[in-house]
Amino acid sequence: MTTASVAQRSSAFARPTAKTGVWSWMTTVDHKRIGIMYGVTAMVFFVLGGVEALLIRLQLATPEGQVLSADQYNQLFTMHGITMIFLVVMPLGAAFFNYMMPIMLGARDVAFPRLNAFSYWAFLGGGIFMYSSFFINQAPDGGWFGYAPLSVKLPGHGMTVYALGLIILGISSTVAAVNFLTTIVNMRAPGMSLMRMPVFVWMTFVVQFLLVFALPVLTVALFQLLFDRTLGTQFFGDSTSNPILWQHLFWLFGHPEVYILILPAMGIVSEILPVFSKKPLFGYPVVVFSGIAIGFMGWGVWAHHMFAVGLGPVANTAFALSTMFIAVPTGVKIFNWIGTLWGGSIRFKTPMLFSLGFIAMFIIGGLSGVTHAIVPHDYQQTDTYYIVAHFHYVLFGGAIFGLFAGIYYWWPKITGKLLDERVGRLHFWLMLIGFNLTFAPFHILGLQGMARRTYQYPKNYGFDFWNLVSTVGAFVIALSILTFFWNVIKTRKRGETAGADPWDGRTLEWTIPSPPPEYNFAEIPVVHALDDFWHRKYVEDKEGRLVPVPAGAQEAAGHATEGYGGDDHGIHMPSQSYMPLIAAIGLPIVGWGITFEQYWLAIVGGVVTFAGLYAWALEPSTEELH
Ligand code: HEM
Ligand SMILES: [Cu+2]
Repeated sequence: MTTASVAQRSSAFARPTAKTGVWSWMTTVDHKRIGIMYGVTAMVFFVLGGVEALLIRLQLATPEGQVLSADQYNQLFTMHGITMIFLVVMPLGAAFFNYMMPIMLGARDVAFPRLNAFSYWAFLGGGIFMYSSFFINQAPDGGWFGYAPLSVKLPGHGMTVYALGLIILGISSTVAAVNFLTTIVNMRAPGMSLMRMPVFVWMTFVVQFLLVFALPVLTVALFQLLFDRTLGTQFFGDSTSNPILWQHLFWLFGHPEVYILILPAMGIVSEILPVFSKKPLFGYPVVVFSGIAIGFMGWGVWAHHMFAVGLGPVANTAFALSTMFIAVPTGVKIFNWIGTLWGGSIRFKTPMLFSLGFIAMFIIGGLSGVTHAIVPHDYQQTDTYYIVAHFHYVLFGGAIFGLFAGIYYWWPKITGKLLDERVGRLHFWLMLIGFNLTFAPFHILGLQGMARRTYQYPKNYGFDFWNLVSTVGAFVIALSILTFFWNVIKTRKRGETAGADPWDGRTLEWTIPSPPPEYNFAEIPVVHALDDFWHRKYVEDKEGRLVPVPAGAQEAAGHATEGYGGDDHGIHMPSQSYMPLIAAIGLPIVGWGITFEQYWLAIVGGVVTFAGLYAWALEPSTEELH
């Protein structure tokens, strides 16, 4: 090709170069910026899902509540569940996969930077698409697990939006998973063997496998649901179709999904406990292998969500046993965490408090989970508030506490400022107290027989007191979240500067400046051990006590603790692009077109997406050189 034709083609598809301002964010392919966008967006959805929860709790504060109609209630609990799972916990995990995982591996970016941007924009598009249904007062209203045939028969657009929205979000997560798997397999720094990877990266790895295999199952079921609703097919909706087919498909996705939600938090906590106990993680290989074991065993337990549908004693017994078995690798992790704390010199900083809160609350949720594994017990509990108690202990007490631990831990790396410890402690205690006030009473209400997904309960059933307590608790949680936002605002300008390594960390992200430069590492590090950074800082004396390596010796050995990001040596980073954004914009447009049966609109959306993908393939690999 002649020089002239290169120049011509690159001017047709010039790559954007803005380094600041809105366009620099819209066109970014930097994994750190994408991580921040995931985090901020997930927080916005957390507030929305929280407001929905507060409305639900206001309605249930007293018997025969009048705040919401039955229809509004159905929409709110469905959107609350969908929001918290798909728009809060999964993307908060993705925020850390994006921001931290490449740095912890010693890489400069993920394997496919533009695909990474596309994942984010598709996630945002899917979320906006779902929420747009509130404007026509027809949000999804068939529960987050959308049981068919109900979800086929429900009138209005709600469950069509559900199917399409989850398909869009599934595209986002699937391409992200492929991207992260490739990154972990191919982009580790020299010496970073698999068994030297930080546990958080390992758990990320397991989660991406789960996503790649679990999401297609859901996607198939969602397409069938969509076809039943829009084209009149009969996969689920008719008297001849199998009434529990949907449940099998959904939970074959849904149980791996709960590990997709919890494993990132387990990884985060496994990073934090060693740092704040000044000890290596107890039994690193066991924590890794139990995570992998969970990844495999998670496929063999789905029918514990279906004990009451009448699968018969053989199936029920088999799934009861497999469910009790999967508690073993989970229990193993808990022993490893406690072993890490044992004899450590513990610093109760905010990330540590949230990690300890995670362990305690997750144990409660795990134990009530094992009680559902006992089939006769589950007959009693299913569809009651006891189940709602259980999954909030694992999803909120577990995942959300673990993710907040990560936020407090990595905040100084991401922003360069420490969050305030006093406000952080206040946030933690308010959240812990509010959480238990809200959800512990659900165990009692459930065992008393209060049904979930019901917008009112009658007087004189003995449900009044604990419901009121729970509603008060929900507002205490809301207050705790406000405390967090206050902490963010307060420390934005006046916060203490963090420096590269504020917590005396063990992993590679603490070797580079806070916030990291665009290229992360001026020189790609060479890794010699698990917890490599720690070994550069400390050696053991004859009695096994830790002694810091003298600063001079570090320099001499080429193991500087800071200053990796000094000079960029002309490092070449991937160029920005408009195309991921354009390709993603088409997706919700297709969704609206199908929902309202305006097929021309769906075609417009499809054309936009394909144009974006086409131009993506053709655009020059770097920005024009002037
Ligand atoms: C402010 C905190 C929260 C409160 C007060 C709250 C309250 C509730 C209540 C009362 C229900 C039951 C509604 C019903 O069955 O009629 C519910 C359902 C649910 N919640 Fe939460 N929740 C909170 C946070 C969370 C979080 C953090 C998650 C997940 C990470 C979550 C996930 C779910 C799910 C999946 C459902 C089931 C929805 C369905 O049945 O389709 N919630 N929540
Ligand atoms: Cu399950």
